[in-house]
Amino acid sequence: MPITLYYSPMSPPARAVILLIKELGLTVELKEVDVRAGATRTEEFLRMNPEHTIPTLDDNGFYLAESRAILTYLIDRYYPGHELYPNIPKEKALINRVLNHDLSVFSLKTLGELSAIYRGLTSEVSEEMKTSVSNALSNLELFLVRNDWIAGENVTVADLSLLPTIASMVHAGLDLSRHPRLLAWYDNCKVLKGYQDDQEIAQQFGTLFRSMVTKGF
Ligand SMILES: N[C@@H](CCC(=O)N[C@@H](CS)C(=O)NCC(=O)O)C(=O)O
Repeated sequence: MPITLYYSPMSPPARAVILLIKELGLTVELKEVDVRAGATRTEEFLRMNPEHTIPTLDDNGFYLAESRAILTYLIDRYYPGHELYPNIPKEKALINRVLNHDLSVFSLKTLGELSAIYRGLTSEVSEEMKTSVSNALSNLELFLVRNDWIAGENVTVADLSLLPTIASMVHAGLDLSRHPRLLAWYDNCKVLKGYQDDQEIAQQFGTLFRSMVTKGF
């Protein structure tokens, strides 16, 4: 039985898992879920993931939600010790640190802050939102002071986790030039196998975002 990933094309956490699938060349069946139409609230979906979020992985009856948990599970289960998530405690710890920062700080201060726009609650990127995003980027940039990749000298799942959020904001009009280390990192991400496909999705996200705002970034 194949592994199945329930996803939605523009969702940044789902795109992070898709970047990994492409990087590893893993065979995974992708099942698109229409979140807006309530497809994550059906009885069948809730049995897999009571938190009704995508991405959700179904590995032959083992159900797993939370993109960062899925990223590390897929490596540990199918490519243990892979350089994207090496089996070296200190390297793993530094990657987990960034994944935790992404979940608990970065994604909240960026897409979380901007969610009022794509939920249709406001049509302006407010000064508060801009400050929140800018602080989040400055904070994240500190991880790049000593190395070119976010958790060390090599690309890891932490970079894959962050890229879709940043690419989406860039295509929505965010100027990364005030964050030169992040700008260089963003450029480095071109080496990823799924980079170009993700850029196309980020562009669609950007077009949609711009159509929803009267005052953008
Ligand atoms: N922390 C979660 C976030 C997942 C999430 O919020 N996904 C959104 C789409 S981007 C979703 O499924 N929303 C539908 C819902 O909550 O019902 C992850 O990284 O997987």
